[in-house]
Amino acid sequence: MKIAVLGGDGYCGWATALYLSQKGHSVAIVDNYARRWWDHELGALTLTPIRPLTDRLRVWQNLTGKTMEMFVGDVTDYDFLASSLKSFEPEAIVHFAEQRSAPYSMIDRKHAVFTQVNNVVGTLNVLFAIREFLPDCHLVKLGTMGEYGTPNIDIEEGYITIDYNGRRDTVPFPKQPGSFYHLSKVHDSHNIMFACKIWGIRATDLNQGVVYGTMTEESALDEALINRFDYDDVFGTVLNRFCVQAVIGQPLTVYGKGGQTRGFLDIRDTVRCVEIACHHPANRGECRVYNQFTEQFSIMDLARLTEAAAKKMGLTVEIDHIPDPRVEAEQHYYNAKHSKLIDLGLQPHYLSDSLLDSLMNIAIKYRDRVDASLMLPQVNWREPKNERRIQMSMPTRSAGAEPRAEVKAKRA
Ligand code: NAD
Ligand code: USQ
Repeated sequence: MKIAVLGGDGYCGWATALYLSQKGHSVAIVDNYARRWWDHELGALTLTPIRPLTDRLRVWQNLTGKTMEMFVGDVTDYDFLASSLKSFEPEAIVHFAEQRSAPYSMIDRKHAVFTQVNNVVGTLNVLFAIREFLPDCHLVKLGTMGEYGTPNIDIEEGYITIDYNGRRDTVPFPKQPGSFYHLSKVHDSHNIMFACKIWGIRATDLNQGVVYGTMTEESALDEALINRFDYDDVFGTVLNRFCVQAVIGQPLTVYGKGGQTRGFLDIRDTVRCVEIACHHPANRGECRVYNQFTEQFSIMDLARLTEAAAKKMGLTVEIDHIPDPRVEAEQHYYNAKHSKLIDLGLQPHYLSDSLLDSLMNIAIKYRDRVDASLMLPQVNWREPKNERRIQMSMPTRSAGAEPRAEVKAKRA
């Protein structure tokens, strides 16, 4: 198939582009490198030394003989997006190109606005481009399990059938997201559902859980293909942070009671789920929703698993409960359905299958690159920062926060 991967320079996107290319699909990457700039803005770096996209693609071509097309630009710029898609003519568009950090979206007004504009406008542009030039193209859009929040009932895959006052209907499952980022995904879902209905677009909304893991078969082929490993307080996800904290001897930062429960999946399953979705396109006018995760864990489960994996490596780990900077239930019921992708052939990788050991090994391998000052959370849901009056001039789209180096210097 011809598949455009929007956000193909990012964590999920890079692994997916490599995987689809290896499988023989013709792949184009669309990205504006915004993610690399957000690192600069925050004074943070991925633990792993990622290479520029052009180097990555050159090395991939030398190793495998496979080429990928590259379109560098912003999907919120309709002319750029439309001309890229018109020239590539994909059969499927996999859309990862959004600002994906909940803490980033909660820094202050500017970051909340930026996140929602970037995400919602980008997705609207994709929908309009499909309508205008590629009416048969299948949109595979990355949503998030966080759209549902943590209701006190089982979570269905996208839709719920309700009997009410003697009548029955199937309606979108209620959404109770926990950050302006997660809200942007809810807005996207509504826009996609509406576009499917009015224009007959075909779409699959993949409500993905928290992804872990760095290595896929393809990225392991050469150090130059290595993927991101984010561990800072803004973009670092919880398991990455715990592994890094364990290897540098800092206590694990469990926010609050640690009963927060989420769906998780291995990056190798992310890429496979996307391929499955592409191989089984939605019908015209259909907006399918799949819950894309393989196991659920509480934060305390993950802390204990990290502690056990570290112990095997001779490391002693302390678990700290620090006040939760987010507004979220710290103890709650959680039971989310996730059978549709399994029914279509997904064979999950499980965290217990020594994956944690390999995550810890990455953390050990690149330990010298760790910046220990990035561990404590600085973004607080209850106290957004005040507006910063002096604008930074950023070479690409960004909310332009006070750079972290400056924050650090002030604190010192
Ligand atoms: P990432 O930040 O590593 O990658 C996103 C990529 O999109 C980056 O390369 C960035 O430069 C690009 N991008 C962002 N805005 C853009 C724009 N306007 N124009 C062009 N390119 C743009 O994020 P990720 O972890 O790979 O997540 C990818 C997608 O999957 C996101 O939509 C995210 O919400 C979703 N998701 C991620 C996770 C996770 O655990 N990482 C879990 C659930 C859902
Ligand atoms: N947490 C801690 N300690 C930490 C970091 C996080 O206890 O040091 C807790 C958080 O409070 C939260 C949970 O761990 O309860 C998960 O946080 P996270 O930062 O690992 O993940 P989250 O903010 O949920 O976001 C990530 C991705 C996002 C994706 C989402 C899937 O960044 O793009 O949408 O996972 S989901 O969680 O299903 O919404």
